[in-house]
Amino acid sequence: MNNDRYYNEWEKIQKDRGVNLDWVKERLKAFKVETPSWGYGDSGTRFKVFKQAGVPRSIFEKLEDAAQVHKVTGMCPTVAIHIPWDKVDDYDKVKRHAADLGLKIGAVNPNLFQEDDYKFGSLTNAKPEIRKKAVGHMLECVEIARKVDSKIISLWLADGTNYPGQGDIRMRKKWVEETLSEVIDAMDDDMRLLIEYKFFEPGFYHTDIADWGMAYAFAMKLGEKAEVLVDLGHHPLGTNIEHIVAFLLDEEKIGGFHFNNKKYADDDLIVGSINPYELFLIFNEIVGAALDPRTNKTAENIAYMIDQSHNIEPKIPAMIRSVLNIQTAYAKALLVNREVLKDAQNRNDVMAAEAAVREAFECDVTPLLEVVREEMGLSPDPMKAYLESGYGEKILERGIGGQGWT
Ligand code: PSV
Ligand code: MN
Repeated sequence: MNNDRYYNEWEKIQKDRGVNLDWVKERLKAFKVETPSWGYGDSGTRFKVFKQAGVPRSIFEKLEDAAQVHKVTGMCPTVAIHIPWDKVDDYDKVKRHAADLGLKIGAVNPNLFQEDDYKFGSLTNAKPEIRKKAVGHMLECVEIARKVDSKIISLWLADGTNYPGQGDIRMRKKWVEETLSEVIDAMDDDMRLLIEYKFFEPGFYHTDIADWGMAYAFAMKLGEKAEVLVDLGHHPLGTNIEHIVAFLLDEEKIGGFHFNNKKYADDDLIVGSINPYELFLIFNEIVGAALDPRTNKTAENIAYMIDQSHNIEPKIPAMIRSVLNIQTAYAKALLVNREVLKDAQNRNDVMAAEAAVREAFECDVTPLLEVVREEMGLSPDPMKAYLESGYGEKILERGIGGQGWT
């Protein structure tokens, strides 16, 4: 790579953008994204799961694949697990295997949507014994988190109804509060419960935690250990997600993200593949908050996680692409000239303010990211490094029929 080209270009960009290049590089080197164990396994739509050769057969092999993503990107040292998909008898062994691969276990995701008992709801089921069972599963996840040294329980509550009148919506709300407060009480002080929301599916009429406002209200009631998780695929079309992010940042109640991209609904496509500007605008809010002394603690404390299912694309390259798209959006957001932007906002100069944001998005950050990677001892082109490593061919020995989410 031609470092002269980089330094000439970057001296100019630095000047134009009013940013300190060392600060930008430092932020990029410190930035981490968590990948999900289920993103390496077989997945599909409700119509078909296309089984791929080489898919991991266990959590141990999922970790091995995740380690490849970390190896080439240098920014994915943690892996989220889903219970029971990744359930094992010996979690110490999982922790050790992760450590041998240079990884740690990240968020522990309970699964309250794949048991017959939960057909009419889990935490919100009218039957007390089912609510008790669901709480029991969440407590089991807290225990697993302790065993693997994880501090995050990440809850997506699939509960909802299909028809008007099917459930008592207010009563179900109380059950969410009641059951989750039991879980919160069992969690250590340094653990966090991230509450994810989704406006529909599998419930087509109402969902018990349908949007960020409901997740926020529950998190407020549950206290300091509870925060909101924003999954980019869980909003109606046209929603201004960066506004939600800014609001939650200011409230110090944003706990994490599930990155993915959608065209129509919860499509779980590669993050940044459909709407890279949206992804950049989200990071623009995060960087803005990180530089703001009122909210910088929250901005630094966010769990950046990917939540994707790669149904037709090869899974490890898809994960690498996702991580790189996130890194690119973040790098661009670091280049917004905050002084120019603030000044334009204060003068009500709409055109200048919009330009300050857009111009950062239009910057080519490829040379910057190449240098950051080289300084981290990585290949400047992570995708090429992976494709040339031979790992993709090696895992074909695993055959077809690995572990999946269905
Ligand atoms: C649900 O659509 C979701 O976003 C939740 O985070 C689940 O845990 C994940 O996808 C995997 O199905
Ligand atoms: Mn999610």
